[in-house]
Amino acid sequence: MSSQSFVSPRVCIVKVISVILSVWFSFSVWAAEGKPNIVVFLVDDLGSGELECYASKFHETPNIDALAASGMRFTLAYSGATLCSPSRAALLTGLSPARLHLTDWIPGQKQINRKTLTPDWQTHMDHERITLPEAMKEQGYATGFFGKWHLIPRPRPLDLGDDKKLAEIAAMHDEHMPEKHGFDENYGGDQSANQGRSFFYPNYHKFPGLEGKGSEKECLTDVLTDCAIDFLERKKEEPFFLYFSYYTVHGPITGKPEYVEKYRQKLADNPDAGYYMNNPNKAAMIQSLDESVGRVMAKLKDIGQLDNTLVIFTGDNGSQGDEFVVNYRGNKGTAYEGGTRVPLIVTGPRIPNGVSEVPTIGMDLYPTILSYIDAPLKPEEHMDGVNVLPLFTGTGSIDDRPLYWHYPHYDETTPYSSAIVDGWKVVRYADDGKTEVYNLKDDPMEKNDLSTKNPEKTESLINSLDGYLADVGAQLALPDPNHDPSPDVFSGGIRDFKIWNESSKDK
Ligand SMILES: [Ca+2]
Repeated sequence: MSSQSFVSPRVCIVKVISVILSVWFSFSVWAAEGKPNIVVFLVDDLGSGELECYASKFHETPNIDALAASGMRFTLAYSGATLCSPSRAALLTGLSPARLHLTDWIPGQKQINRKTLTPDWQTHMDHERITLPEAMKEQGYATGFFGKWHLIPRPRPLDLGDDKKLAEIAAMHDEHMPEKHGFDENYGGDQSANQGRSFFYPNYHKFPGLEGKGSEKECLTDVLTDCAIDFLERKKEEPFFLYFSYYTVHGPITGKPEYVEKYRQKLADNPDAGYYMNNPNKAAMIQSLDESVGRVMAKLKDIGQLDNTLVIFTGDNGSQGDEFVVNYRGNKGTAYEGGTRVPLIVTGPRIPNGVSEVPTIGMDLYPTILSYIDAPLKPEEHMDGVNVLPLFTGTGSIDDRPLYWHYPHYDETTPYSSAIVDGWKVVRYADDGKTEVYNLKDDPMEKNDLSTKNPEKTESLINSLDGYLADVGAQLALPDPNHDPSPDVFSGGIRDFKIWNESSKDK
């Protein structure tokens, strides 16, 4: 037996006592300081490969890396969906997009002559549900929302031409703003999917709460940060829940000119560095993001709440675009790991420094935050999330569980459902009926489809997937009996149709 694996009973007892003392001390701090504050940084389209503390050598993220250096960094954190709206709804409700029937970005892309029909999906969260911010308000928290919401009902392609339906949807707009789902204050949140044509002054004046704010040098991230800092100053005497839902780093990718130049120079100075995801504009946006995180952390210290605040940093889906991600296959919108792998870093009281390799998913945050603040869980609400506080605090693990995704739509991919069960991944496409199976432990880049080589494993994964879809009442993409398979008839999304139509005219 090696000396390293031997732990004496005395050492064990010391460890147990220290854990008891630390837990007792933590709860006594809760009592003395009041309830811990919660800050969530949710970044748009930020795959984990884009941060220095995960993998990037090109982007510079010292403030975010400092969170990781003081806290717990998760290497297998997943988002609940590969696109904005369903992933955000999953975070706020603890329910999977499949169960919510909110499975695409709002409003989704119009499809023409596809093999399957898009189901009658939902573009808002039901008010009957108690969201995470509503649960925080029940606990006496001041709740502030900053940034992108993207959960306002908008007409789906299915609705076009139905005047009654369009009028109903228009009437619902105001009822689904962030203030109607649990946030006391809202700066920036509405139906917008992105920052619009420009990230800079005065474009952001169109957003709620940002009218007249900022100056010509400031980008949207800076102005939202000003609002968040002002909220912290005003709420420093009461427990607060600050939900910073950045518009960055979604496209259009436009950084501050001086930062863009810095990263252009970095590329020019290091031609042999082999930087991946090396867009200077993206790097500049990420530098502004990092500065924002640093400013919020400095403000927490300034108001004396740094040691009484749990900080959670994560993303809503994988990286955008066709950039090569070194660690995984695919990116935002796809069924592969690059679509769903996001950063997750937590730091604050009771959180040790470490790295966790246990998988988590977006729906977990709701029950975990409630558990952290010592509030009763709401199992009838966050049904698809698991309390992963033992992973945050490094005091234990959680039961193995399968993870599922469901996307009965077309956009970056064709309709699919997928699952990860004990390190095995299955992806089943509804359009062509193709099934793919990967052993993620041996094949993290999802290169070797084992579906035909290992039919028993494939069958068991499919059974798990079908059981889940039935259990949550998922809406399926079913064959369209009117689909015309002729190659002369266009089949695809409206964006591609416009290109196809133009090229047809040229012939
Ligand atoms: Ca997104």
